[in-house]
Amino acid sequence: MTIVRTRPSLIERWREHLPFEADDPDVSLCEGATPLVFAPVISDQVGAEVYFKTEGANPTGSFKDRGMTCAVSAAVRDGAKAVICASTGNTAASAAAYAARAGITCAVIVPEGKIAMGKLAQTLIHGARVVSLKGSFDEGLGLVRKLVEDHPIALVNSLNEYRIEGQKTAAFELLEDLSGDLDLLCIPVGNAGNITSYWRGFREMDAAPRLFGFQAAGAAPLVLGHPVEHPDTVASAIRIGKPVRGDDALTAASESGGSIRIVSDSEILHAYKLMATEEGMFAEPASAASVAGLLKYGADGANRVVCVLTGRGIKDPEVAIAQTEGAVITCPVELGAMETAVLGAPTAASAPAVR
Ligand code: AN7
Repeated sequence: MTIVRTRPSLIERWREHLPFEADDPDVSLCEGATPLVFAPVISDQVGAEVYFKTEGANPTGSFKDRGMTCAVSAAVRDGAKAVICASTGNTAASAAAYAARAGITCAVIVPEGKIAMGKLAQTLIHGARVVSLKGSFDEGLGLVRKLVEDHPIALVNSLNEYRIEGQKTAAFELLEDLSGDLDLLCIPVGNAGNITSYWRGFREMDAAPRLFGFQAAGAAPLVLGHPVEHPDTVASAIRIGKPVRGDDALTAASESGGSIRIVSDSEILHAYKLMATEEGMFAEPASAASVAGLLKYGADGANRVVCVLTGRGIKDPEVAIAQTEGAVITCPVELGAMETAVLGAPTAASAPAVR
């Protein structure tokens, strides 16, 4: 049987820069190579050329797949029969999918009632063992780290070096797509693995755009300089109070001449809606933190900016529905009523021209 492949797996594409040999397992769902999409409206608002790196275009809808293809492939290579992670949702969904693909077991620890519905649905349908912890993500990760000391289960949180290795490939793609011409990267920061990955990727290619990382106001340990015991934000993906890659993230920000700063929930939601209504781009709230930060602090003289949209909007339908409450127009089966529903109030001579 000749298997048709429309494009290489992430590991195949970047093998010379990744810790994998040609005959190592390659657990892939065709991740990476995500579109870079120009953002005309936001470009206008900030006076720079702004692009979205649409990481929601990955197989499970988030950037985590880049790291997970590597972490799960390495786990399989090294004989692991199971993987585990603590997660605010996306890592869980990705681990569950790649474990299913590899035919190994997956367990995820999620903070009870705190993960978005789409992510929970994904994780469950892939057959992972879902443990709902009566505590925070940070507490979950602390316990998981102890658990794996006594059991042969591979930890696939971003403490795992393969996660960072895989995720650095997004930086390679940006440099390739923009012919190396990039001044500034805006990125949300939670457990701080991704900003660490981008910086590693840029450095390996001798590039050094400035990195602006953004944390939600209620979950900003790296800005405050101390852990946050009860992190809280509408952006559930980055509701993290003790980032394990915190030191690496601070190094990335300072070495690049950038910074890690705060955006409020209302700034996140403003950017979230602006992207959806003006740019046609539906990203999840955590992803909107990158755009919120750019809008708030400006491009700071940069000509070309990339905002990393880390996850798809449909991951978190509840926030989208809550933000548009009352917008659905109900209508009886009757032409006049439909006309009113479609065109607006009958008196409006200036009703929108629907043809
Ligand atoms: C959409 O899934 O930590 O700074 O457990 O899902 O590398 O942690 C998710 C993080 C940004 C922050 N955007 O990235 C998890 C988890 C989205 C995310 C982040 C996450 P890191």
